[in-house]
Amino acid sequence: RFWTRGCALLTFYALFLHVLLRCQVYSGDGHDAVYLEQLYFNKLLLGQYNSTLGKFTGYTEFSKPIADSLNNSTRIMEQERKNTWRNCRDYVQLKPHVRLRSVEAGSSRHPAMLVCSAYGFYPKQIRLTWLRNGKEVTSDVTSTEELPNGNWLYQIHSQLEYTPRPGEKIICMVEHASLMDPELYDWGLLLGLVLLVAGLIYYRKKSSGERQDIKSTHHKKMN
Ligand SMILES: *[C@@H]1O[C@H](CO)[C@@H](O)[C@H](O)[C@H]1NC(C)=O
Ligand SMILES: *[C@@H]1O[C@H](CO)[C@@H](O)[C@H](O)[C@H]1NC(C)=O
Ligand SMILES: CC(=O)N[C@H]1CO[C@H](CO)[C@@H](O)[C@@H]1O
Repeated sequence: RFWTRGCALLTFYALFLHVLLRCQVYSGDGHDAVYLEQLYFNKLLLGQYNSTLGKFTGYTEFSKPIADSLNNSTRIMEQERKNTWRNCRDYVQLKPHVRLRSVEAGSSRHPAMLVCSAYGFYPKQIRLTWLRNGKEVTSDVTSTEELPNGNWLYQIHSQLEYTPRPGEKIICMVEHASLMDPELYDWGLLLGLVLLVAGLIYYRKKSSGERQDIKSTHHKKMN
């Protein structure tokens, strides 16, 4: 039922004690990777560190107090989090969350600027490409480096300064190891939607604003 892509990373023996370090991965993207450090005496599991639980568990009278004192050490817990990442990261491929938005242009050369941002992906290598009517745009594009999010995941931002022309279609294309095919984020479609929504909001505001005015004048008269 489970598919264990991870394997025994390292085993070593000392007399009958046997330590097994492994990363278990059940899903394709590895988001559920579990890192285990297990201590066996012969075939008996004495205790283990489980990264999902985030602590050691002892299974015998002898190992329970050891597990408790290991759990009490913030330095050891920090080390285990590092070990988890070091030993499991090769199995993890996390998809970027992509956001495409319009912001005020920085320069006066072009009135419009689009920002394409990808968040929370792993591994680091990623490619964002701008396409205007199907052709790659290379001028007026600036990108940040892949920035670590703090918790090992990465984010990147690419901006395109441009002059909108009617009927043109601008796409931010994202290529990443976690994606089977490049993903396309279409601004043309969004632009239409934004204009439609903006129009509706304007219309609503206008009509409710008029009503508001009537109410407030009415109020003033009462006072
Ligand atoms: C690790 O901990 C999780 C959460 O409690 C649990 O579901 C999983 O079975 C544990 N794995 C092992 C091998 O004990
Ligand atoms: C772990 O810390 C708790 C309090 O935070 C303490 O009661 C307990 O005795 C400690 N255990 C060990 C084994 O040091
Ligand atoms: C600091 C810490 O999380 N300590 C925990 C170690 O594990 C025992 C039981 O396994 C917990 O009761 C402690 O809180």
